[in-house]
Amino acid sequence: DSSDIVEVKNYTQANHKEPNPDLFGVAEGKNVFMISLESLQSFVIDNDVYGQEITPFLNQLKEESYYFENFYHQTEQGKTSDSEFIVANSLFGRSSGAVFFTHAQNDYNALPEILGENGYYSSVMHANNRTFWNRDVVYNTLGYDRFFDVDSYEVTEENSVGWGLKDKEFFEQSIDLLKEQPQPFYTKFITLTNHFPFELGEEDKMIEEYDSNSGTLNRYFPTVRYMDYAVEQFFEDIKEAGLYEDSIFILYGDHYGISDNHNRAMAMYLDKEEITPFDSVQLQRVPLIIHIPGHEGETFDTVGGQIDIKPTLMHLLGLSTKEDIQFGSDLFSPEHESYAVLRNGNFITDDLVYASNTCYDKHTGEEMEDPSSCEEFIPRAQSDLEYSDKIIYGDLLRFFEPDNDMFDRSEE
Ligand code: GP9
Ligand code: MN
Repeated sequence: DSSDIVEVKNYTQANHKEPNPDLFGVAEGKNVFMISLESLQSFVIDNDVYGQEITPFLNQLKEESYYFENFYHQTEQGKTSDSEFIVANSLFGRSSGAVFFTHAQNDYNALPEILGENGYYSSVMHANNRTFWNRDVVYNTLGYDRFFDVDSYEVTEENSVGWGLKDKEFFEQSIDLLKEQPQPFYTKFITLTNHFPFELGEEDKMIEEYDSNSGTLNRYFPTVRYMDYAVEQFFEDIKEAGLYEDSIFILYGDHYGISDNHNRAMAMYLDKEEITPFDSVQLQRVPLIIHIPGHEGETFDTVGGQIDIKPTLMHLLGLSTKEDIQFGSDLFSPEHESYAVLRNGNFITDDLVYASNTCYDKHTGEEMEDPSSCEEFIPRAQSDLEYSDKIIYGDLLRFFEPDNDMFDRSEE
């Protein structure tokens, strides 16, 4: 009932982190490009296959951006849709199934809605059918003004591969749609080409495949390279359209692309004897790049997860998060704690990785001799997940009346 929401609010607010005064509001009123990079994992960043760079553009972009190298996806079976849910709400998805299907019509206090109340036009661009992942229903719930789905794009056999429209064409056509939008806008772009089973035409292969017993891992590298190229072209086009200077760009990997089924090939690629549960958790890192034109690059080693994107972005836009119910916190906050919980209860701190009920020393990858180091975090990780579940299963945010107009300058 409604008393539960008070309990959850007390729980999350005890964890509220004050914004970084140097960055609070720096992107106020700017357009927001939220770019969801399909299946992009961090292990390809600054890495190569037989001497061929896999993500040359992202490698360079991150040098001119705030880059988080210990950032984890927190998705489960809901894959892309889970990442969308987590980013929009700073709530966890479900431990199984997809919250986009099971709780599509709950009350939420999602980013698109909050930004809408603060003068933004919000949209999603994604060249797939609007009903996929129940997006048409959920986007409405989350407060998006518009969903440019496959019907907004010209899709032919020539410009498609695998799941549909190729990323390069997708971004090219998105520019025209973007120009029609009122500003400031908050627009999410969901790429598609780097999706399992990682199909790509010969003409789009810019680097060679890897050679291992996993065709999946082998093909992954050229499709990642292609996606990197598509994003590079997109940045060029954004500049040409005059939309670069007054915008902020958030790019993140939505979830893993290479599952544990390919551990043997992965071990070979990473030059390891085997992939341990510790390595598996570390492989759940996905890139997070926050690019603000005019800001110098800086790499952060603080541990965080997708759940932290909402508070981080809100503070950059000058919006207070004090009154919201969020399970993440601002990654730039001087008080930010290095900590990420994965949906299965595994967690990561600066020094520890908890995986398969085992406490690992993060610096060596070895089991801790004294496993009690993990003990203080185990119940906390569980509570984070349980309180978030409580909100979703009980639709508790219907009892929550945030005044998003007050979100303005209270923390400046
Ligand atoms: C489909 C795309 C991929 O629209 O978002 O979905 P995924 O399988 O990665 O969840
Ligand atoms: Mn995906």
